[in-house]
Amino acid sequence: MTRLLIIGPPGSGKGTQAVRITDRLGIVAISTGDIFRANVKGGTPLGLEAKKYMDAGDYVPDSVTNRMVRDRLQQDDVANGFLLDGYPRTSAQVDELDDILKEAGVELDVVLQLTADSDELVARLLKRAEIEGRADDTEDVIRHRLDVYEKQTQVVVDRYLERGIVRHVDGLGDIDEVTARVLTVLDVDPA
Ligand code: B4P
Repeated sequence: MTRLLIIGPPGSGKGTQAVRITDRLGIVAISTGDIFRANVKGGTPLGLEAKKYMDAGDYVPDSVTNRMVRDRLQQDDVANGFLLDGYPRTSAQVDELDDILKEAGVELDVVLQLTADSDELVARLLKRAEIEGRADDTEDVIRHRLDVYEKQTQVVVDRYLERGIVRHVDGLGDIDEVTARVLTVLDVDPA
């Protein structure tokens, strides 16, 4: 089990679980959100481009995101496997990832789908806002991000469901509990 995706609405625990899963499996976690935020912080041209979309809770254009992921997946550290967190988020990104993997002669093993209800998602992100102060964690922007997810990313889940590689995990409950569920669906010994 070395090539995975984790998909879920904002606040479902993708980033949180990605770190735990990749530590356990010895593969790299690649979070498009983290890469964008690092670029925003560093004031790079990519960061300046991404910031206006991120602050509004919109997706960064596919052309920009796809190029970034293509570059990242060509680095040496992905040879042992990877978990993509927050990518693909649109149908065009699914097409791009299919092309990248086909060119590399590899396939995805599993798509983890994390779910939680919207009230819980909003509550978690408002709590994160108090701690981290992210520009896209205000209540209006959070609701907009949830809406964008429904409209653009549900189709991504549907496309992988057709391929029979989706494993669903309930993201409600405490963080350790969710990790245990994830490891169970991946058939990985939690010890
Ligand atoms: P992301 O960084 O992916 O942000 P996110 O959807 O909020 O998820 P994140 O991983 O950070 O949060 P998590 O659910 O783990 O994207 C941010 C923005 O970047 C997007 O809006 C978009 O603009 C841009 N972007 C990224 N990828 C893109 C792409 N492919 N295409 C276009 N644009 C893209 O956790 C949330 C909070 O919940 C945390 O505070 C955590 O501590 C807490 N939490 C987690 N699990 C919990 C649990 N079980 N119980 C209680 N709290 C929990």
